[in-house]
Amino acid sequence: MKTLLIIDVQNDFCPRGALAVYDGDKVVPVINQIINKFDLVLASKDWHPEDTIHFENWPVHCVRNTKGAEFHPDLKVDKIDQILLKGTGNRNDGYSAFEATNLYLDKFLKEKGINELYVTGLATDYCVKATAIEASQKGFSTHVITDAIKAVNAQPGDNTRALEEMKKAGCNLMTSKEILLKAKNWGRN
Ligand code: VGL
Ligand code: ZN
Repeated sequence: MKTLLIIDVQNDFCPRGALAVYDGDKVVPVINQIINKFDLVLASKDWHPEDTIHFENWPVHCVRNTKGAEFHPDLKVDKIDQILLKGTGNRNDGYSAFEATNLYLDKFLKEKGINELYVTGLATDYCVKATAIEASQKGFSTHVITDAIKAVNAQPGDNTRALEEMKKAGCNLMTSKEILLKAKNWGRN
C-alpha cells in the first residue's frame, strides 16, 4: 500500500499563522497534485493544550480545537483516511508523528503490512525531520518529497542541515515530479 504522510499542514504554520513557515502554504498544491496516487493518506496535526512546556520554546500555536490548528483550507482533506494528533501532552514537544496519542502509528502501519512511507508537509527542520528519521530508524523505507516540505529556518542553514540529516538516516529524497512518473507503474492514475 502506497502511503502518504502529510505532516502539520495547518493554518498556524502557513503565512499569517502564529508560527508561520515562509511559503508554508506552497506545499498545498504540490500535495494536492500527488494525493490521488496513494492508497492510504495519513495526516498529522500539531495539537497542543493551552499550557505546555513546548510554548517555552515556541510562540503559542496549534492549540487544539482552534482555527490555527485546522488544516490549510485548500488541502484536499476528503482524501485523508486517518488523522494523527501529536504534541497533545503538557510535558513534551511531540515533533514526530510516531508520538501521536490518538493512534499508535508504528503498530497501525505494521498491522497493515506497510513498509514504505512518503513524507510531506511542515516543517522540514522539525516535525518532518523527526518523523522521517524515526520512520527510517523503525525500518520503513522512507521517501521525503523535497518540493512538498518547507523549513522554519530559525537559524540560517537549518533547512540544508535537516535534508542532510534525513539523508544520513537513510531517507530517500525525491520530488513530486518523480512521484508522478513512478505512479504510472503503480497501476493507478
Ligand atoms: C513544529 C515547531 C513547533 C512542526 C511544531 O510542525 O514542525 N515546529 N511545533
Ligand atoms: Zn508545536
